[in-house]
Amino acid sequence: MNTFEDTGAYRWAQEAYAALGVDTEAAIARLQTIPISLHCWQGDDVGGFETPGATLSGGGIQVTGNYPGKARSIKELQADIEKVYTIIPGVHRLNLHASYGEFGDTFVDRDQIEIEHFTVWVEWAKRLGIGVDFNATCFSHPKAEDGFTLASKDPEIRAFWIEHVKRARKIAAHFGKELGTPSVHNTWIPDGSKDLTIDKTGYRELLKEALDEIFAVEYPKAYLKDAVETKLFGIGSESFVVGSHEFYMNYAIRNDKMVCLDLGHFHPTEQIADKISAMMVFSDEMLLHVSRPMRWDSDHVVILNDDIIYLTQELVRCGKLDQIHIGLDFFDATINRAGAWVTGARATQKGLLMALLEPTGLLKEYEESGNLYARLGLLEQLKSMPFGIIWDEFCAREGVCRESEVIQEVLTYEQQVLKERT
Ligand code: RNT
Ligand code: ZN
Repeated sequence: MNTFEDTGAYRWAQEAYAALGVDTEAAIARLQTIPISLHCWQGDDVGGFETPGATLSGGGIQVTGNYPGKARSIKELQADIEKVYTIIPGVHRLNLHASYGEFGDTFVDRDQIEIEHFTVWVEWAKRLGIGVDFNATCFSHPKAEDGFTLASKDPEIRAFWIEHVKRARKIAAHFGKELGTPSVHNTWIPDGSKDLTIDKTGYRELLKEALDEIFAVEYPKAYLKDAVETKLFGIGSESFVVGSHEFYMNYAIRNDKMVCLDLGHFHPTEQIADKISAMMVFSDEMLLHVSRPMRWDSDHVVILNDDIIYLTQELVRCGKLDQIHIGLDFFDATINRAGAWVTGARATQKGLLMALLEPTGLLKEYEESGNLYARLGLLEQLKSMPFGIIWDEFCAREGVCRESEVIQEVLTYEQQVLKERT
């Protein structure tokens, strides 16, 4: 593929940034190393492969739409992800849910999952040379129907989910060991209540106990890193969520775990971006679920909006990008699913590149010398810089579509592959 260097456009843009003291080559080189963990569940509407054709909503997770082309098997899902990886530059990872194992014809309940059910994914990831992150699936199950899993007051139900998460961590550690890159295991549970709840303390004590039991099994950090995902509310848990932000933030700090911040899990006007610098003063590592809430935790496809720009600015400015794991978490069944993945992943990377092209040192200098007008003025000036040329140059060097080529590439895949699926 030709690069923009041939036309001179890249060199011109490079000089424009150089005039501000920004090295575009360094920005491109840095972006190339930032892994993005692609969530398997955009490909089949959070269906999983426990029961053919199922859609696993519940626990506040709601998938809407029935656009044709949904992956119906592990094979189809892998094919779609492989295609999508050819349109996303940089370092790829896969984020897998426990419900996506190869379970054969017999039903394997969540407390029975084994490493062998995921061999097909280990082999696939080895072939692609990618790392795999993993998630226990604590929702959309008869034993989650009353809205409680790890914090259930029924000891049998609680034991069932504790066993499931323990097994999920074991499988995650196996991925980490086999693939030579730690697997981030994320625990999200839907536990909560629709209406005013009296014994909040009781539920939270139960959750703490359950987590203690789960994490008592230790794995080398080279294989497994644990995260716990906080949430404010869900559909059916509007009034009370056991695993709130405060709960998990304290749990994580005390037990050396990562907090997972999902962009949709806070008050609609709250910015995740501002939490990064506050939390990373106290935490070594963190997990992100990059999503796009619209009015609620709706998991719309991520686009390059202000939330993503502020988030990626903070990721770069805090200087701890290597310690922050970036995962995607959205699912839209009303549009081409491959296109959804590509759009969300590339938008996240575009944000990162924009942030890497910021003359942060100069902005800081203005700030510290009290020249706050110049700080604001430069931030405005940056908005009309030729960012798109640098992005296209990066994509061309990575051998993936430039921005203007993406739509056709996705539509061709739809014509050739997705359309055949009914
Ligand atoms: C739900 C959480 C959780 C899920 C995935 C499927 O509110 O965001 O991360 O979206 O595990
Ligand atoms: Zn999430």
